[in-house]
Amino acid sequence: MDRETFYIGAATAGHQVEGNNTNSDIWAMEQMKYGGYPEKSLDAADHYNRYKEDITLLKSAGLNAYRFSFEWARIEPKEGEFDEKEMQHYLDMVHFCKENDIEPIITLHHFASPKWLIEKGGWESEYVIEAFKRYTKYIAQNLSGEGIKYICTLNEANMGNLISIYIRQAKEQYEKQEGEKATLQIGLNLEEMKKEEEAKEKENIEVFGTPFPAVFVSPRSPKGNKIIMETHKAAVEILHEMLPDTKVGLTLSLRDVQAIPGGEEKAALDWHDEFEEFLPAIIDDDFVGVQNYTRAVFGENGELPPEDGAELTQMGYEFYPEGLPNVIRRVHASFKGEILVTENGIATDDDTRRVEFIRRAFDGVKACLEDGIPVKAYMYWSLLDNFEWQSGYTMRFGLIGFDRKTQERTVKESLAFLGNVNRIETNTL
Ligand code: GCO
Repeated sequence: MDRETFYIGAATAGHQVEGNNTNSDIWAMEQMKYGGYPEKSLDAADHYNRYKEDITLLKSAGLNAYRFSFEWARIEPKEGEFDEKEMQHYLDMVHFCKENDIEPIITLHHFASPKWLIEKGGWESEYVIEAFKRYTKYIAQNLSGEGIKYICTLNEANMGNLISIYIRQAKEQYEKQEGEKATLQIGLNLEEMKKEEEAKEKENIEVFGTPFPAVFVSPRSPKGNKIIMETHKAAVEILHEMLPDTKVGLTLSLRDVQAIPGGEEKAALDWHDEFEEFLPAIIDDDFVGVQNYTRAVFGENGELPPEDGAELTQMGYEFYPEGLPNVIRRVHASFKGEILVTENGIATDDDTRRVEFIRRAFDGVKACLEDGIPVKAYMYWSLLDNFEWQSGYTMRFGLIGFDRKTQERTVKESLAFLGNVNRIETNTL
């Protein structure tokens, strides 16, 4: 590997680790009865105030890059009004990384949006394209001269499709189960379900001014996907013009999609929804961020559950680190720009399994490099245990744990292991 261009580090997202992202849509939903969040992010890991401590731990372990997000809702808390103090906070983070020879890899949007954006139609309205251009221009003005190498515009631009896939699968399973039970019962409690839907829509109108807030992590319509891709392309154009030395791309959540005999067609459809639909929007980008956690195996009736006895992670994913090199190879077959592994990790309380996962995933990355695939970074998800969205604080992905009362950090063996991976790779270049 060419040492100058390979980064080994860890990733976070502002809303999940900073705490008190109070002007965001997700913060608002966390306070709602029907918002879908079982617990509130609150102070999270207080990374907003403790980022120096956390980046120092990353550095001391031997890592050389840190991927983190700017929170749009902090920087532009009111439409068209930018908060220079918050912009300075993120510039301070960039400077602290640089002072410590840590490469900052920046994400402009990581799932949370300003609440005002959702009130204006959110990610299903063309308005977001203009709003994101204005935000991107402001960021680019402030990053001028900072020597940023990589900017991700949108984290997991395909998440809306993935959520639609999950909802469709859940409905199919529900109908299948109800189909079996329906012969025994007379109908479902449709009345109850209808009342809850009405209450949810009423609460949405009170909070967002619309019964169906189009947040980034909503099921996305085909129109919404087009808007997401237009938003990304507009941001790429701005960043290329204003920050010509910065490489720009987006990240995609990509499962290693496999088929057993008879499942080929459904697997191909899924890979289209997860990846191929977005290829036209990224084909000329400098890089694509690949985010892989497991595989998805399809049979003739759709996605299959993990095999009996398969090792599962806290997320319920099959423990399958080989998914990462498989996805890198598949992406590279269609996308000839650089590939950054912007997320790869495991939710577990057994850190020995996290070490094994990283070892096998990184061995796969090395094999891809040896085959000439231009992988430029491996960013483990996540630097810190964090607020895993609608799973709350129940999923531990971090290389570093923390006590939610005292905020005291606990460094796990896996952080040192990943740091050694970096050292070993350095020595064998
Ligand atoms: C995502 C996000 C992260 C998650 C991580 C673990 O891809 O969903 O980038 O916010 O926390 O992937 O699920």
